Amino acid sequence: MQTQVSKSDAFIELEAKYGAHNYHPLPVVLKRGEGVYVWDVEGKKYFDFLSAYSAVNQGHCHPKIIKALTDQAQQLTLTSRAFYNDKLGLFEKYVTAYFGFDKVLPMNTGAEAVETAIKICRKWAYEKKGIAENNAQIIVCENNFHGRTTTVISFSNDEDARKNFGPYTPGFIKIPYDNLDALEKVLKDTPNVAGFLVEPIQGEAGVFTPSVDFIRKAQALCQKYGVLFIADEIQTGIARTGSLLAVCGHCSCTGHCEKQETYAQPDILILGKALSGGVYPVSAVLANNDIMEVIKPGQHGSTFGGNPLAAAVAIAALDVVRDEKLAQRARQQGEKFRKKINDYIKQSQVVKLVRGKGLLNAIVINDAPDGNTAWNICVALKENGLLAKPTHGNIIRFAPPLVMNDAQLDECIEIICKTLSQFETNHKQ
Ligand code: IF1
Repeated sequence: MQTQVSKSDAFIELEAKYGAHNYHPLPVVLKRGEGVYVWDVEGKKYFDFLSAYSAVNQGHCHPKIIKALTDQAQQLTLTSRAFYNDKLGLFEKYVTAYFGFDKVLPMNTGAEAVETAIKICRKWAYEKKGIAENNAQIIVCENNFHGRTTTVISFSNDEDARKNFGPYTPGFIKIPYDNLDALEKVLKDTPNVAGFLVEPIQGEAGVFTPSVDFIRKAQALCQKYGVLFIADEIQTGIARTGSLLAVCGHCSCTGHCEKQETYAQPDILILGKALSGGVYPVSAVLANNDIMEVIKPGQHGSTFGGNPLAAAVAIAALDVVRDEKLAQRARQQGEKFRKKINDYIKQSQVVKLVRGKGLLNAIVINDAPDGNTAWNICVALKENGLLAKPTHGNIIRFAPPLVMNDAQLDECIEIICKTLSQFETNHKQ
């Protein structure tokens, strides 16, 4: 008798047969999302505790963002930049004022925006700083994640992301993360440094939050040595870490902040993911005129970059962040989350620690980095109605949509602690 194949299994089999195997997803097939919830094809409801890697900060299918999408989609979706359109200028004015920069270069994916920032930094080095052409060096941090294009993985030290994709792009110097001495040594001793590209919190590496003053002092060192401070806020930005940008430090403002004592203003700011609320690929590179003016017509771009649909969606997505005070909510909810998980950890044999900022957090499991405990815990969490996924090996990232209310967060913390406790009990025997 033919065994009954569940709906989920049928969809999983389709992807296995016809799709490249470039991911190993948790065995759940999603069909619908609304706010902090997603439903699978069997109709089971889950809390989403990954938010598409912090792209869905505003919650799934936010009505205001979806309305902007559907209204614009019936007007005009794409003109290419061969012509002007009536939404791009409005977006450019809005996003530059929102983050406090003169200009923006709109792209689509995060990796494209990182590549764009690298190109701008190099061109600025040759044309403004006077570094000899093709000699620019950009400092990056070990265990970085900035995307998966060939140049970007050239400066990765993650073998999975890098191996057998060579030859690699030269011109990058790696230093340990959160190490100001190492940064200053390279700045002092190395000629031709053009910039320093850094994640304010290393997300993929396992939500590594640096020393409190690392980013601000790194920015000051870049200023001292005349190199560009480039902040990759694709995952940490747009209110995720409890302020509008992670480089904003401790304030929980929802707009451009003048408080220099905490705000490490980047020379180049890179945004993506939640810039569109997860509704459409939108990324952006922001800088002031003296840097952005190195790009002249015909020197950079993309077919979809700056399209009117992206512009309309991004305006609505940023409105939601401001109107619903998502930075403040992320700050408060994050503090509550870490406190409750730390209370659990006091009596746990499996969980070593919790770390993070705002609602970008992770727990470290007491297992080898190549162990499967974190995966098995995520499968158990799924059974209990909460979706999360391990990052490197023994680390589970917890990043719910920032619209989560108190009752929902309490329920999620209860699910997480109950699941961990069940796991500990089952694995004691
Ligand atoms: C995957 C990771 C997270 C990013 C930062 C640039 C990009 C990303 C700080 C590139 C993208 C995504 C990519 C996605 C999974 C996810 C991820 F696990 F890969 F590393 F979030 F931590 N800078 N991160 O986090 O942006 O081109 O993807 O739009 O590739 O598996 P993108």
